[in-house]
Amino acid sequence: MPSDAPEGPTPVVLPGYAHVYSGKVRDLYAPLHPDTGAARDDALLLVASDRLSAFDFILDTPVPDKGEVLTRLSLWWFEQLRDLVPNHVLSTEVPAAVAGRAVLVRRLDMLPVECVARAYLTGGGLREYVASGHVSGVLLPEGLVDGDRLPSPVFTPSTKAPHGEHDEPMSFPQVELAIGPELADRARELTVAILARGNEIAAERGILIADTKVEFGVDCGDLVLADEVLTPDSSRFWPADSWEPGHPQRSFDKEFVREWLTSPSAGWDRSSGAPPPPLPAEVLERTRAKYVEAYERLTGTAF
Ligand code: Q0Z
Repeated sequence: MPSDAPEGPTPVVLPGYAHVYSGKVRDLYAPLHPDTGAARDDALLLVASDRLSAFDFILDTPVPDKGEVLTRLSLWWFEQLRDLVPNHVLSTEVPAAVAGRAVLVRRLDMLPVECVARAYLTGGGLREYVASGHVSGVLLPEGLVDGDRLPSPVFTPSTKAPHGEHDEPMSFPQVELAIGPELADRARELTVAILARGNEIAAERGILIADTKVEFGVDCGDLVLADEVLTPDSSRFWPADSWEPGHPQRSFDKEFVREWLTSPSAGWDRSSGAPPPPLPAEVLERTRAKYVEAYERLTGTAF
């Protein structure tokens, strides 16, 4: 784990915690031992920010409440998945400065594999299928198109790419070599079961989960679900009522952001390398509303 972020906004200073790492939209801290002031090695504070990424850029304008919506959604999913897999949550008692958007978790030895499962065909899975007829070693029926539902969810693991690079697909034998055949089998079984359970629940609430990325830690030889789970940041959510295979689906959460950024009003050329302009208040508010809508539809409770 790199010791610090190479760029981006300075994360909040939290007395009693040492900042250890910042990803695109989240920050990790180590709680300090109250007596010695040394960093604890058994726990981490995982803080979700309101930052939003689009087209591989972190946008300048935060989306109010996004960090809290996603944190509470992950916590809710951990409960829905409790009978399938143990999770890393220790406590939701966190400093007031990050209340609602941080979780104290068990520090685990993380698998060096991004565990991805796909229930619908799109993105990198679609490109591999078009080129080969397979996805991650699994032969698929002929004639599938962008957005089609797969006969059953497929495990499509990838490497954990260094900061700023894209994850590369890993074959199942590569995963077996990296973590051993038993953990590889278990990671595949759990990743697919998590997406299947997620879709059982989400389908009743008008949301399709096209694919998802989960992270596991190892504890006494068994896998523990870590990080975030089944959020719009780790998964592709599609509105079920407009699902129509044959073309790219609208994103549940980023539809308005992408639409505006690629419209003439933004005055932005995606391929120029220039950072995207700040989002107008209306686009921000509509995007916030989509995150809240996903939370409320899935959990059946008001945010
Ligand atoms: C998660 C990440 C970031 C948030 C490391 N329970 C755990 N034990 C050990 N390591 C992790 C976890 Cl969740 C861990 N990440 C990804 C990066 C903010 C999450 F900056 N990295």
